[in-house]
Amino acid sequence: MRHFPERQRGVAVLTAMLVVTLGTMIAVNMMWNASLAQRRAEAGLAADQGLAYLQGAEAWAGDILRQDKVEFPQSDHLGEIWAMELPPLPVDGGAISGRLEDLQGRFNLNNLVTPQGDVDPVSLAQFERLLATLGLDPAAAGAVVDWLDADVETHFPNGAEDGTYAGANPPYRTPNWPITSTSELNAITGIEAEGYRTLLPYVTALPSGTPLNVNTASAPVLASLSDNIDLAQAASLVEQRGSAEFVDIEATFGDLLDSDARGRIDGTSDYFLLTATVALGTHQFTLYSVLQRHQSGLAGAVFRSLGVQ
Ligand SMILES: [Ca+2]
Ligand SMILES: [Ca+2]
Repeated sequence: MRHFPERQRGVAVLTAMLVVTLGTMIAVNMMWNASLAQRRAEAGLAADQGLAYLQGAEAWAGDILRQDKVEFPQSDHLGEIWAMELPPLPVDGGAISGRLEDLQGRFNLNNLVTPQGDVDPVSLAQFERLLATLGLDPAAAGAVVDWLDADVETHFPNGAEDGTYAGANPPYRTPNWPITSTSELNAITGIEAEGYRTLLPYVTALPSGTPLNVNTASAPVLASLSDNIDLAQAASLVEQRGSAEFVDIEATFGDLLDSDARGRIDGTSDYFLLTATVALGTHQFTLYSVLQRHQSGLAGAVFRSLGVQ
């Protein structure tokens, strides 16, 4: 039997420990990578599955809107089936929920300019009233008009064209074009983050020229129609309407509005916002879809976003 000197035995033990440590590190690393790959695969699968469910929800919402157009075309109000929130429905691996809102019950920011790109004074006055009613500075309306109108002349007295934004960090320019998302308000001078959040439920970005549906409009939006309607009166109109329609829009609003404003209200809608959420395990996806309903009743998405409105 051979006897190793004390020093050689020490080196052998150290080498063995090093080999074991290296082996453990490699094994842990492999497990970590395998676990990451599995999570990635799961997330990818959930995203595919979630998107498929959300597309299904969109098609379903379109069908509800089509049925409403066939059966109840004369008006659109909050007592109709499309306005009912869908409670979470179980699906394979999770649940899906959704709701439709009438976007024509909100103030359409693109109405601030005509399709030719000129300022629309009636809508401008309405937007100023809406801002004031919500406790915001009506002066911000001028900057929103400049953001949208075709020219690069600053709207008097509270406008903001390229010159204002050129000094920002990073600098940017006005689009001088209708907006596609209300989130653009964040880029406009005079609209602070808190004001944006206050304004968001009452405004929308639809093609210019859409009438306001008084059957679904909230009290602040109804109050914005005229100096003759204060917030308390608008709230009483909303209460009177309840979850049904105004039986006679002309009789209700005829004396309150001047002829310009009367031509801009209606009792039906073509544009709706679908908010659909699907939860699959630990994954959740929300789809915001602006649906346009055509005269035939068929509805299709004109704007979609995932995660943010
Ligand atoms: Ca209807
Ligand atoms: Ca402009």
